Amino acid sequence: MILSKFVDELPILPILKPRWTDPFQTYYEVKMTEFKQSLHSELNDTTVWGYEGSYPGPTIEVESGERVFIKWINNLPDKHLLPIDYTVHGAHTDVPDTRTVVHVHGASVEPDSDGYPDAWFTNGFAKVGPKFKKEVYQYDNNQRSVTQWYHDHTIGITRLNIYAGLAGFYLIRDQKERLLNLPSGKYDIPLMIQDRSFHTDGSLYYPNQPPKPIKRLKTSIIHEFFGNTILVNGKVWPYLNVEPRKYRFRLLNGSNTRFYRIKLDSGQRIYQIGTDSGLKEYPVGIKEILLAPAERTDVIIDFTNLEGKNIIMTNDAPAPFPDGDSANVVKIIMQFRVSIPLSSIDTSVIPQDMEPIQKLSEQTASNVRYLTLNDNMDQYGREFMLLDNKQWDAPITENPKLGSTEIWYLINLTTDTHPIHIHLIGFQILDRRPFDVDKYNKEGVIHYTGPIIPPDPQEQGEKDTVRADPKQVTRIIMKFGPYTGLYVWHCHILEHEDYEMMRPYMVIR
Ligand SMILES: [Cu+2]
Repeated sequence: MILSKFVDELPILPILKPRWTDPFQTYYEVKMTEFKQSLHSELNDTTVWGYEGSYPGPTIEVESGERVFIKWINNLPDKHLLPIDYTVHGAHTDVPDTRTVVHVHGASVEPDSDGYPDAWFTNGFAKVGPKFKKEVYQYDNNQRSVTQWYHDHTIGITRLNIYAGLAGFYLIRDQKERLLNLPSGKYDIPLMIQDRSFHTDGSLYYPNQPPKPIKRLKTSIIHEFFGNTILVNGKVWPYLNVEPRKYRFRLLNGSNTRFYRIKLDSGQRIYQIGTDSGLKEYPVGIKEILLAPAERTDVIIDFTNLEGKNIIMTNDAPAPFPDGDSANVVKIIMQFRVSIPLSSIDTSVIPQDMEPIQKLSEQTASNVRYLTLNDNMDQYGREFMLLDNKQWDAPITENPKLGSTEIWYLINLTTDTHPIHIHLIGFQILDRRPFDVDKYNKEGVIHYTGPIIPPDPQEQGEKDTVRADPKQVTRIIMKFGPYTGLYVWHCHILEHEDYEMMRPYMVIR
């Protein structure tokens, strides 16, 4: 079944209203439910999971420093929407199928509110995971303005819960950003980009076996997922009517495995103003943007003087990335139609400078960690990936001290790029450098084979997710705090994260 492109308008995601608010705190309730939603006008309505009856979930908008409480409520049916592999850690038959826990990606948050994978809960909190601590999460939002997103993080089934629809935006705003006079209000639009496949009846398709099926298992986890359509804000290949003026778009790759290399078919520049963790020092004009799963990039697109033009946002990222098959590439993302007359003079700007970012100096680091990304094989002959050659339930090895600065060497021995995400903190990318994988495998030493590669212009600034490219050492630097306790770091390819490419870590005193 081939769906037509650009027949449905881009949904503008609703902003969630708090239950109550006073000068000291704000309280939200967010219910997860199953419902039907139209994802394309040529497709029957699709059964999805969402927050507050919406896929993607409503956008949560808070002010920097605002103390926010959120009760995440699981009102989902007991039967899962998608096929579960019971051999995957944490997803055995001794736990309920439908389990949820919510993580705000990018949040500086106390550990008990971070959405630890084992802190899951079922409908009505009837059953909870071994690390469950409380029903109402607390977010202090002591961060600058930033585009974050909330999504499910349940042990062993994150890939299925997010694929079913459990994701939404969480934006922090601040006065500094307002004073920059960026495009705002209806000209500031978050775009969640995800790939999906469908059965002919409109239901979501997610494979229950890899291309080479595991005969001993009814359902097996797959190594990667690539959908054959691309959705933005929950619509397949939508269009957006725009005015001939500047717009701000907050791009998020909310896909399971797929990377996007985004361009505009008009050939025009995109002005990148922000990374994962907030605004950059100054904007950069770029022709293409690479977005790994979970990465965000904040951009301004200028449609001034383009009245009557249709502009397509395209993708040419190999899948898997970077050495994948061109057959898996889905080339179209969405369309902009410069079809609305200018409603008022565009006084917004692309600023010269935005926010100074203090570069973390290597000299301030008190610890260096060498962490490998490894290939492995399980008892069913399935390939799976590890961090530092350790499984999820091996004892904690990363235990940075509160307030300390560390450098992590991500030594990628595999052939894929893995987007590595560390909870709690933002980091800076120092550099990447190619090395001899065979020599490392034999002797355990890093022998560099090429020059140091500085981070891309679009990666300069603060990040919480970084591409660890194959056969390269990617170095990142970060300061741990302001909380102590148990967090996780992991690959954000959801099929990898669910199958052992995730590790606990502990910030200690
Ligand atoms: Cu991975």
